[in-house]
Amino acid sequence: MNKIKKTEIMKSVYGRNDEAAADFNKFLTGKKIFCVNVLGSPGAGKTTLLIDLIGRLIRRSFVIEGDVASDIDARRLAGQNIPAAQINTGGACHLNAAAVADCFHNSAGGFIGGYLFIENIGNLICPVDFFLGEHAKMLVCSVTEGGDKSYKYPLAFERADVIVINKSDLSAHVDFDEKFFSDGARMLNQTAPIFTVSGVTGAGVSEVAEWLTYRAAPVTG
Ligand SMILES: Nc1nc2c(ncn2[C@@H]2O[C@H](COP(=O)(O)OP(=O)(O)O)[C@@H](O)[C@H]2O)c(=O)[nH]1
Ligand SMILES: [Mg+2]
Repeated sequence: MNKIKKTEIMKSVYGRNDEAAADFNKFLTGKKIFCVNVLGSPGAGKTTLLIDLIGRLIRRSFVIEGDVASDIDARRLAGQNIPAAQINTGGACHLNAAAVADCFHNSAGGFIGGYLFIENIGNLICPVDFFLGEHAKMLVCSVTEGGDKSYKYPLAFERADVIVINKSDLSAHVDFDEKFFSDGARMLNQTAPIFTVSGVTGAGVSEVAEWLTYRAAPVTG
């Protein structure tokens, strides 16, 4: 396939996704639902953090879990009484807006007012390019991944509305350089708050919940 043809196909893929995402965003806003697209590497602690975070929010939440295969995360959330649905991409490295909107309409009918969290496929590259209709992107990193991720995956940091450094309880055991990490993130993104948390001990998570509540208020009312 020549380069021009490939570029045209990719433009059309992004264009159609952006249209579906804009429609879904409008639908969610109309229902007073604030939507968060949760991005991060596999194992960064996205699901663990969501369980703690959701427990601290006053309004209710629904979670769409994206994984290549398995419904482990959706079952884990259901075990904590958090309503959740699972999308399996069967190989694709990111979720798309049409699949997310279909999943929501099929599994969360009647849900009004609150939060929709979409846990994207664990990956710092592909999911960044696909708008899902979210009001905010939350990037979850962890101290065990090393402090250089902001330098290696700049777009994820550039587009984040909030950056979370998870697994702070393990800081003493790894050589994570928080200043190096934050300097890299700040070069790319001057506005996103950076929170240091532990999804296991709960340290710092209430600050994330406060930020989210404040940020969501214009939508949730
Ligand atoms: N020590 C520690 N372990 C964590 C923390 N958050 C998650 N984990 C562990 O990291 C692993 C991956 O967590 P998970 O939430 O499934 O990550 P996800 O793939 O990003 O959703 C699990 O074994 C969790 O128990 C944390 O804050 N501290
Ligand atoms: Mg997960």
